[in-house]
Amino acid sequence: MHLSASAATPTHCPYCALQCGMTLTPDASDAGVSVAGRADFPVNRGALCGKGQSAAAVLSPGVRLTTPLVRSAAGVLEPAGWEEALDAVAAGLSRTRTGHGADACAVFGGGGLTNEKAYALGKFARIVLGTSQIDYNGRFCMSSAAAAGQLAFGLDRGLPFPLEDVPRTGCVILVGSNLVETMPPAMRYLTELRENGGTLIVVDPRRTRTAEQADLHLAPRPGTDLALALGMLHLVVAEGRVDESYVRERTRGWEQARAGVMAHWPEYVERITGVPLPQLREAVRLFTEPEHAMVLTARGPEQQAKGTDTVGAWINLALATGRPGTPLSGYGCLTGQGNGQGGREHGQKADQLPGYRKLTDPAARAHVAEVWGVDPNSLPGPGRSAYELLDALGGDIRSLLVMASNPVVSAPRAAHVEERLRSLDFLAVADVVLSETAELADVVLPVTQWAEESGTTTNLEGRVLLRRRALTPPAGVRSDLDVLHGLAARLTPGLEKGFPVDPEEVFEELRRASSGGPADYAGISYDRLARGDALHWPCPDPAHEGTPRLFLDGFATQDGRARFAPVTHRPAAEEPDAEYPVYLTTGRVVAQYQSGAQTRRVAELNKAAPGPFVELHPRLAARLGIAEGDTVAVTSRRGRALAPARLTGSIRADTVFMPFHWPGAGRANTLTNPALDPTSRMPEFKVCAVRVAKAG
Ligand SMILES: Nc1nc2c(c(=O)[nH]1)N[C@H]1C(S)=C(S)[C@@H](COP(=O)(O)OP(=O)(O)OC[C@H]3O[C@@H](n4cnc5c(=O)[nH]c(N)nc54)[C@H](O)[C@@H]3O)O[C@H]1N2
Ligand SMILES: Nc1nc2c(c(=O)[nH]1)N[C@H]1C(S)=C(S)[C@@H](COP(=O)(O)OP(=O)(O)OC[C@H]3O[C@@H](n4cnc5c(=O)[nH]c(N)nc54)[C@H](O)[C@@H]3O)O[C@H]1N2
Ligand code: SF4
Ligand SMILES: [Mo]
Repeated sequence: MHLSASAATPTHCPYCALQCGMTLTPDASDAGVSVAGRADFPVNRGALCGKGQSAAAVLSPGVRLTTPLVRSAAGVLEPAGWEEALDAVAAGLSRTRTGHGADACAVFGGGGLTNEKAYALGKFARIVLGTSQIDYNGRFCMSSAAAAGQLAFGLDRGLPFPLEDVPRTGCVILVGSNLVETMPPAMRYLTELRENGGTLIVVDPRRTRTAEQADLHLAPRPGTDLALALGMLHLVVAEGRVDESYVRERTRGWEQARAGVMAHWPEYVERITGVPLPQLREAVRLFTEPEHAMVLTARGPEQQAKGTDTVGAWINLALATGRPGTPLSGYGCLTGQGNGQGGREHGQKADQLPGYRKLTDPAARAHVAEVWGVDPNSLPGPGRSAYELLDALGGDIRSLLVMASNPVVSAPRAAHVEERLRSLDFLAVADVVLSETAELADVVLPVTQWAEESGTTTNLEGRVLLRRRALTPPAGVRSDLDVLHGLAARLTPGLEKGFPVDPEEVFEELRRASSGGPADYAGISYDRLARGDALHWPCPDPAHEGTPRLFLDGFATQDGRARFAPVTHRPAAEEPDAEYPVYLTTGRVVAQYQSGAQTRRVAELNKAAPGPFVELHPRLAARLGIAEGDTVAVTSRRGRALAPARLTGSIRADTVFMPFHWPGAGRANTLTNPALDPTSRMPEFKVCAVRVAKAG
């Protein structure tokens, strides 16, 4: 049991991007606190999902790491002291740097890190290691939507409006999001929308519990959203539903986009997507008739090798009908991880500096270098994207520091990634538990958790939030900030002064580094957040109220106009054929989070979702002689996975679905295709070709 710092502490959930408000109250449990939803926080108004409700369980000493581990001469991870462990990490990184150059050291971060940690990690890579090789798991998450948003609007903030606007719009098209399982408290906004007379359209190859609540469910083949959006836009044009004055005054590029659209005849689109033409027409009617309407995307359309173009096509539909930058309307992406938004703004991305600045922009380099007290010319250039970085391990990258990700389970073509990790000269992992990736490490650094440290996160609405320390961490763990401080001191004595261990001190520097950038946090402070101010970035000065709604006065492009994307349909990187005749798509279940490193350690969540499975339609199952519960072998060009069959009429008969939360034989990512989107470098998690058979 830990000592509590204060009585009841208001804070936020450690898991997803909704960042539900919760209160932690000290108690006599192993975890040391109990969790309750906070009714005063507007996003969740007291509601929590099962993961949030049980989040304290991972604080228990029984399931977490409480001492550093160092691999012995005999090859086993053994308990060690912090000095020994940090010395070993510094020695491993130094050896690589001396022998192979700075770029042979790499860093892999995570969207679960607070803003302060993400900022410090990017700074550590660039000025302590001097490496360009840093990227993070957010590349696997919403990077296609981020890229499309940048291209269309000149700025990427997941939702450009608060969730409270959703119930007041007229129609929502929810593309490839299963909110009932992935952000349960957010479903309330869609329920209220329907109670107010608005309509919900869900686009998903599966009739999910979210799709069941829709007025209209479109079930396209995986990987065909681009054609679907173009087909809808074709009908918008054909039926004279384009908002001509909006297109004229607020956009550019319509003529070229329109030309692409005209080639996508509804009958052709029906053939590609499998969505019947009457449903396509109905969707267009529901979306265009109300005064206000929104398109929201999540991982379904984004995690494709053409994710950027696909999101661009959905944005085109919104633009042609005059939605973005008008009240109660527009396009938004439902960002996923706890700090998925802030984690992509402050410099752990391969091409980026804090404040959502570009690493290639000389003015941005000069500004940030000044804050860091270094020569701008000493800052490395952009590095590789996440999968490309993992693929290069053991080649020209010899050492890796992982902070807050578990790629052995979550990366595409995971068996290959695992083999690459094993081929490194040196691997260090900072984590709260012994994840499957940590199991491969030479040194494991056990770090403090959300309830034991302060820090800020930025939720899916761009709302910056303060997580507060509620517990004293167990002896034997240190914070990620402390880790970076200790490593800086060892690698370049003196530089550790630039890596304070107090999160508020880091935030004060982040404010200055972000000042003047697209994601401007200069006006945000711990004091303002503690007072409960709702501060959405940009917030450029302490008197500024924040910006809950973007683009109402113009887009963030140079001329203030949005850009249509000139896109046409193309097939998935791998389509079914005679050898691999079935589509595989992947995703989530409500009771497990991501690689499962945390939630697989919580008894009640494991009871609800004990292991992997393969969801398939009874018709496909009958054809293959598979019965409910049979072990099935799913084989792709990357490998083979085994899991029990779950028969359901809710999935297309040409598609199987696997959740990706488990390691071992049932690991979905053994199968997935690392084909990358040319712009966002997002892998194609949502579609590949497989063979399915009853396991012998
Ligand atoms: N319980 C739980 N909640 C989570 C997480 C978790 O791991 N577990 N993770 C968090 C994170 S980081 C994220 S990114 C979000 C993700 O949240 P979501 O995007 O809602 O999650 P997914 O289940 O990956 O994908 C959503 C849906 O896309 C559908 N889909 C598959 N292929 C296609 C396609 O080609 N087109 C379309 N339109 N749809 C397709 C799937 O059937 C699935 O129902 O959830 C967050 N919340
Ligand atoms: N097939 C398939 N694969 C997918 C996806 C999919 O839909 N299908 N979705 C992708 C998406 S959207 C995402 S976001 C990724 C996520 O995949 P991962 O990056 O593997 O995500 P997590 O499982 O959340 O891993 C986070 C790790 O960091 C640890 N951790 C948590 N908080 C902290 C902290 O503050 N500090 C440190 N040092 N460690 C911490 C956790 O214990 C855990 O081990 O998976 C991707 N992979
Ligand atoms: S919906 Fe997300 S933020 Fe809310 S309790 Fe569940 S995991 Fe936590
Ligand atoms: Mo994600």
